[in-house]
Amino acid sequence: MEDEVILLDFWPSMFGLRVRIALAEKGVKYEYREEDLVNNKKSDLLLQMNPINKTIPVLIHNGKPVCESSIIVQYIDEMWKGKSPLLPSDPYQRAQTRFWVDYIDKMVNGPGRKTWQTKGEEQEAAGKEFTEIMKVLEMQLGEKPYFGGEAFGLVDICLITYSCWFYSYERFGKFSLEADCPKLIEWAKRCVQKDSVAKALPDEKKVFEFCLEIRKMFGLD
Ligand code: GS8
Repeated sequence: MEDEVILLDFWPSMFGLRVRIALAEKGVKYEYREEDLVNNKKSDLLLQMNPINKTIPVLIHNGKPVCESSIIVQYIDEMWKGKSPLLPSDPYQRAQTRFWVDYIDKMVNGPGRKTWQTKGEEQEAAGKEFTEIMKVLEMQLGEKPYFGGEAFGLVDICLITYSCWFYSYERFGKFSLEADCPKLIEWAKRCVQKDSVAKALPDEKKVFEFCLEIRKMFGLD
């Protein structure tokens, strides 16, 4: 029997994008279902499949839900072993990989979001904080082509999905990653050369338009 794979998602979500890239890397066919998060109209299926967090993405594999993007990507890696692995096999390297995913999950989204959802001093501080976090990540990348070394993997997937937001973060937060983190920008360009990434990431200008629309809804502009 063919696997039934359904993804509950929302188009600009850096978390949902992780899952789309991982599924593309593994060549898994799936049904994409868009959730209307702008109008807070979550489907009954989403509430039923992720009753605790009520967030996208949710991967529904043969009727069973898997929640939380970095957990979903690891599930995909374990379930569809055939294609190139997304995590290293060495236990120590796996632990390091998970450490950096955890760092990204704890540190990046908060200041990123504040660059475009706040105003004035708070917005300026968010831009500075975001840059400092990116500098830490750039140091960790070092001279390697990808975070795990020679191969594109889990840490790359978890961070690259923010790259379509960089333009918005930079415009609203008034900073330049090209100036402060040139190696990270090179890394992002390298990742985007991959089909799985290029096909998944939405246009940065479309994300910017989305930010403007939400700011207007919140009465920020
Ligand atoms: C975050 C998912 C998330 O915030 C993960 O999957 O990695 N830690 C989770 N999803 C958002 C959309 S993207 O900003 C979401 O579903 N929000 C709806 C809500 O919070 O009600």
